[in-house]
Amino acid sequence: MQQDIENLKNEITAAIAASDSLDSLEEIRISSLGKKGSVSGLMKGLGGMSPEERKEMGPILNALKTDIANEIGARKNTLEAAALEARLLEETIDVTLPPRERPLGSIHPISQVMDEIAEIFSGLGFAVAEGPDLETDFYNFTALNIPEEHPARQMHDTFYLKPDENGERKVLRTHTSPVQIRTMINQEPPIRIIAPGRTYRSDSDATHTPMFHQVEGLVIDKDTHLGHLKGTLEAFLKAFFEVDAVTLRLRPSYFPFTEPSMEVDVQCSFEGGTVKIGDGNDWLEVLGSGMVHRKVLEACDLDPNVYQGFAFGCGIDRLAMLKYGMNDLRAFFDSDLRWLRHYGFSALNLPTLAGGLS
Ligand code: 2U9
Repeated sequence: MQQDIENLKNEITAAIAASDSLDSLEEIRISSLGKKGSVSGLMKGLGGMSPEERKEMGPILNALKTDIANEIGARKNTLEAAALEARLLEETIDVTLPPRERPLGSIHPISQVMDEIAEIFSGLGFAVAEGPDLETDFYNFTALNIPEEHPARQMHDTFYLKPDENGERKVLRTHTSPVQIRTMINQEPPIRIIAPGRTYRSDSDATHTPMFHQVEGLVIDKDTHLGHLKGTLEAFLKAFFEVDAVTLRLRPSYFPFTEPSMEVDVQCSFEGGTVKIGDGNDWLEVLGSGMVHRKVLEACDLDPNVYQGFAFGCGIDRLAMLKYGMNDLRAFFDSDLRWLRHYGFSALNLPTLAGGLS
């Protein structure tokens, strides 16, 4: 009997040592210590023994049961530690890997172009000025030498709000020029600002949207002249279109707020359906500009015999289309994510003069 027990113990111990998984170990536990297991079967036999036999065999069988249980426990610890080790190895994190790209969204081409313009002009010593979208008649028209009944008011296709309790009718600004008027009234010259922002006109077709974006610039100082205007615009257009040189053509024009007034064309070529800015046989109108009208200076309490200045304005949406080759203005405002993914810019790449604009 004792030999049988010894053999059984050796057999079970060998099986425990050979088991290579928690599942096979559990099978050994069930087949030995489980209800119908071999060790449990022997324990049950104690009931049919004489008191003397039971006295002798009881401790032996109890010791067998305890030893087997301990061995299974020890083996279980070993297998669990090995499983953990294997899992840790498998899940090792390589901290030198680049971060996973997160879907940050993208920068709309209009925002990109606004950032590029701000970057270029800040390099030329200009500050960015802002003002309200809802304006009074004075800031949007009168101070800009556009009195009531002036035909330019009709040309602007203005959105008017209902008159307030004082009878004042606010307008959605038709250009960003009121920002410059506010600056001239509130700030002593010298002034060097650009005013980018939203503007509104009741106009909607393939090339016009009721809300569009403009950037205007203003310089006021003593002895400011047309040469400064041309040099500034040349520097701006060269940097914006990222070319080594641009040739400008200034054509006489008319704006109520500037005298003289000029439209600015840049030399370009149209080849293979794309426009190349810089040289070529064609001209492309990109800006309007002029010397600030003395009546505008007077409306802001500046003496035109002491101060002069130049101003310019252009449509940002059109500049974006020209630079990035988009041909439908309406797509700018469709909120189509596929379009934005294609034409949008990385939020992590801010335009800088040193690092490249686009
Ligand atoms: C002040 C004085 C003068 C701003 C100017 C233009 C010429 C101009 C248009 C270009 C395309 C608007 O988006 S567009 O339709 N603008 O041609 N803007 S001079 O002149 C000012 C502004 C403010 C106090």
